Amino acid sequence: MVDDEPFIRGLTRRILSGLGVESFLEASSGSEALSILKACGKSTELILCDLMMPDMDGIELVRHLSELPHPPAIAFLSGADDMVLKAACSLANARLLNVLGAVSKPISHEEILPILKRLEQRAVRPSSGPTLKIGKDDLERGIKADEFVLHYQPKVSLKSLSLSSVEALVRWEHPEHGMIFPDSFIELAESTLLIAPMTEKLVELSFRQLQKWETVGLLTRVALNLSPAMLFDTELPDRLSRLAASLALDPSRIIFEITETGAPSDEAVFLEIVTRLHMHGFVISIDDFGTGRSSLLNLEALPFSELKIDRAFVDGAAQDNTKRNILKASVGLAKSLNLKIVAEGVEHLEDWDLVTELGCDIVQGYFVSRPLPAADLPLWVTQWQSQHKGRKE
Ligand code: G
Ligand code: G
Ligand code: MN
Repeated sequence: MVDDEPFIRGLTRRILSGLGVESFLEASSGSEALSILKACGKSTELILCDLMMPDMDGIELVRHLSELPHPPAIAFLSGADDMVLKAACSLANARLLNVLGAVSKPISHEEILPILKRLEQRAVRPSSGPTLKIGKDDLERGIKADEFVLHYQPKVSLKSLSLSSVEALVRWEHPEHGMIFPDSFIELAESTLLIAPMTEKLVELSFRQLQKWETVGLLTRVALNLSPAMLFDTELPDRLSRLAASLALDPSRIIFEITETGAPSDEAVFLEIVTRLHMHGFVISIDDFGTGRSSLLNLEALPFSELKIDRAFVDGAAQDNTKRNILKASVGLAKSLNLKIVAEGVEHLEDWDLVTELGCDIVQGYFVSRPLPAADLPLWVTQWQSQHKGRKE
């Protein structure tokens, strides 16, 4: 427990000992805490940290903690306002510390108990298995062998409760490792530029899938993620346009979801490609809006018609003032710019109700459906429609 006020330390000690905590060390400043931690090595499990302290404050302590070989989990305790506590949590997360929560002072039983519970859960959860190490050659081989498939996640219109489009999400059916998710290979695909040939294959796959669904009476639109790392080839829009034409697909049924390019040097080419895609009739959607990858600057520069609010501001927004305000402001912004707004990551009824009330146009999230194999979509649509018939406007 790091706090400069002896009264708070004493109170915390009594509460924790009442909850069965056996060993409790106190420090009155960040620097004292550090020397204790250095002396007792790995054995400290949790650090309860005040934010405002003379000498070294909690924020500086976080930096030093993150440099330790075995940093303990951390929870913040502060008289400071909510915003500062949240900022401290984000900061500690960014430094890869295990953040268990934040409580305001003086602490109570009720507030500290969930933190201890979380500590227990983390301690018993087995460390996630060895992360898959995928190599460039394997990735290249997998692309050639057409091992990449798409799953499709429904996006439904809130007004009509009908299917608006589906987002295509890549999966790798690996001959040895089984199904692999994009977080294990997209970065490698981007850094090796294999993302370009891979995505072009996926685009074609999804276009053909639209046709297949049509033969069973399902007419929908598809949204595809275009990584900024592949938006360097100025021929791309023409190729995609020819592909759509060859399959007799109206480009307005194709949505390209894009995030901001990191490298400003590519900005002109990026803008050129996106503008051309738009001119060919494809729909452009800004993905992950509100995160570092998509900014207000894009809104002015890019010709797009849909804004996807990142799930960081949607999931749990019904319970969180800050998220809700960001969501509300984003909806207002989208409306004033005449854009469709998609709320991403709706998992619970309260958040569904909230985005409905705020006037979002489209919802995507586990509450509606997880991403599905192509063959499962028609049945899902039938079931969804029969469930929502009565509620349609
Ligand atoms: O469901 P999920 O785990 O599929 O996707 C994780 C992330 O991978 C998302 O941010 C999504 O945008 C990204 N992603 C999924 N499929 C593709 C794809 O085909 N191309 C690119 N560039 N990104 C994708
Ligand atoms: O970055 P992008 O918007 O493309 O991300 C889509 C990702 O979000 C996919 O990985 C998809 O599986 C995931 N996703 C979609 N809906 C939900 C949801 O309700 N909860 C969570 N946790 N993830 C979701
Ligand atoms: Mn997306």
